[in-house]
Amino acid sequence: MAAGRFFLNSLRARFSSMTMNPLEGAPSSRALHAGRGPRRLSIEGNIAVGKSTFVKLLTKTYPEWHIATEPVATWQNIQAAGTQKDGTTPNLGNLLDMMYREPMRWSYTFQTFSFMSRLKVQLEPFPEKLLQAKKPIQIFERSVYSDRYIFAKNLFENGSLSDVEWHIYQDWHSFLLREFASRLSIHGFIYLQASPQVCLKRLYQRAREEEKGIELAYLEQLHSQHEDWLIHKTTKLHLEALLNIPVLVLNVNDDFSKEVTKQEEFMRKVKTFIKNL
Ligand code: UDP
Ligand code: DCM
Ligand code: MG
Repeated sequence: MAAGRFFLNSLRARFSSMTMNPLEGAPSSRALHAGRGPRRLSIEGNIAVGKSTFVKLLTKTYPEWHIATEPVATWQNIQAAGTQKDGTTPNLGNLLDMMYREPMRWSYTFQTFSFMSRLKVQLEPFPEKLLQAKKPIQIFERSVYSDRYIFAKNLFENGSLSDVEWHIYQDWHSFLLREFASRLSIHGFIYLQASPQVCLKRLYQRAREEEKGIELAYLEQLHSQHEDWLIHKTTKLHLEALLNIPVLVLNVNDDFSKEVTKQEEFMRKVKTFIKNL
């Protein structure tokens, strides 16, 4: 596969942003935090750091919360619109696999599709259990913000998205976020932080076929993107208000999947974090 080209090649020094004014037409901080509806949080972190494992734990601990996992299965199985005469829906391919095999051909398509699938999830009407809840909480595995400030940005910086693709991506991303500002509001980020080495070990352990060619260098790039955005706050954002969204950082270098004491500590921290939002 063209993994080498994807992860290491073309590390062009293109870290500066496009000429587009990054704050142009951006919604205000008030719009971003609008409404008295559910508190909405996103779980962020590198590939295989343990987000889905963490989300399962949240579901078990707080069954009254509404939790949306990342729609990876949709990306692995692109379905044609409509059905055939025989009632089947043709499978057009595995876009996750296509992106990792041919990053320069498919990264833009993948980022468009992953954004759209996430947007649809975030725009769904609130489920009944949230409407009934006294303190409704909604948790998403990743967000439209990590799509852009982690993945798309990184793909541009490592040469998998062209200048034109990155420009167009930012243009429609800013536009759609502005149009749907109040319905996409996020009130807090939970950043699961671990070294790229730990993530690589977990990635091998999970053994997702499409990710077999991922190298440590790629996880290091994504780690730096997370740190710049959520810790150092040096990532140039299209929306200044995003900087003010609280971030809970949880160090998950130690295996928490079977450590009940650790799990309880994390659940307590999440609860306290949300209480103060
Ligand atoms: N995992 C683990 N210990 C942990 C967290 C996760 O061994 O403390 C394993 C988990 O069982 C899975 C892999 O790491 O095999 C990746 O976890 P997950 O799918 O939750 O990661 P995500 O990509 O969603 O962040
Ligand atoms: N992914 C991506 N771009 C995004 C979101 C996800 O390339 N905007 C990829 C990274 C992983 C897979 O999708 O290979 C799902 O991520 P995870 O395993 O971290 O849940
Ligand atoms: Mg996951």
